[in-house]
Amino acid sequence: MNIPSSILTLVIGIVLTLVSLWYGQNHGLLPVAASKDAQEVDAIFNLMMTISTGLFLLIEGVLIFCVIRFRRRKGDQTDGPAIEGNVPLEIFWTAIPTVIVFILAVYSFEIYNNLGGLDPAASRNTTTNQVAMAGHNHMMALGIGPSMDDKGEGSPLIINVNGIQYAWIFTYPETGIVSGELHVPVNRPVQLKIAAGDVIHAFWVPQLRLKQDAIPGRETTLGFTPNLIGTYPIICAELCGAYHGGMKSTFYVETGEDYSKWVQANAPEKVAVNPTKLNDGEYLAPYAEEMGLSSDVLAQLHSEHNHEL
Ligand SMILES: [Cu+2]
Repeated sequence: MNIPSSILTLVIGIVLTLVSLWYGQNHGLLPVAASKDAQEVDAIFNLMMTISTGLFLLIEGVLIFCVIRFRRRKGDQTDGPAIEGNVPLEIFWTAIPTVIVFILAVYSFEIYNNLGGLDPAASRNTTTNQVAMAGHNHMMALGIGPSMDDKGEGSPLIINVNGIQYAWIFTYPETGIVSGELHVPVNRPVQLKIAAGDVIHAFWVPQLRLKQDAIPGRETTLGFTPNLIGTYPIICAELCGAYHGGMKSTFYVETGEDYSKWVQANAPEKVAVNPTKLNDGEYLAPYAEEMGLSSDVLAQLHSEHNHEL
C-alpha cells in the first residue's frame, strides 16, 4: 500500500501534537503545587514542556529518519547532490522560534508580575487586601456589609523569618509565637518578612515554587496564599557554611482548626497587666482562689502596699 506523503505528514503531525500535549501535562517532574501562584508557575512550565517535547520529537525524528532513509548504500562511492540555500525554509525556521520566544516572554512576564516580582515590597496579597479593606471600611461607614470582626481570612498573616547558621526562626507578631517550624492556616494570605542574622541564606519551599534571599541588614518579602493542606520542606538555597545542607525546617499548611490548636499550644503565656493601678491585694483578689491565696495573705498585700504609700 502506498500512502501519499502529505497524508503521512499530517498523521505524524497530529500524533506528535497529541504526544506533546499529553507529556506537557504528565511529565511528573514537579512536586505538588501548594498555592495558586505555584499553579500559575506550573502552567508556564507545562507549556514550555509541551513546546520542547514537540520540537525534540520533530527534530530527532527527522534526524533519525534521514540517517536511515539516506544512508550510504553498499557499493555507492558517490557524494549526494550539493543542496544549498532555501530562503522560504530559512524564514520559516527563524519565524517559528521568534514567535515561540515572544509568547513565552509575554506569558512569563505576566506571571512574574502576578507573583509580585516587579514590586516585592508591596506584594499582591497586601495590595489586594488593602483595597478590600478600604472597600470594607467604606461599606461600614454606610452602615452596610458585615461587621469588622471577620479579621481571619482576608488579612495577611505576617510572619518574620530569620535565617541564621543553621536554622530558620519564625516569629509571629500576631500571637507572639517564636518557632523553628512554619505553621499557617490554609487559604489565608501569608506575608513573610525575611531577614538574616549572619550571612546570606535563601528561603525556599519547592511546593510554593518560591525562593527568596535572606540578606543581613535588609528585609526581603514573600507573599503567597497556600491552598493545599500538607507538610512541605523548607530548604536553605544559598550555600551558607559547613552545615548549609542541614539548614532545613518544615512548612505546615493546616486547617483553621489545627492552626488554632497549634497557636494555643505554642502562644506565650499572657503577662498579667494592672492597667487601673490597683494595689496588689485589690488586683489579685479576683484570682485569689485560683492562685491559692488566703484572705489573710490578701489582706497583708493590701496593708503592705499601703505602707509603701
Ligand atoms: Cu543557610
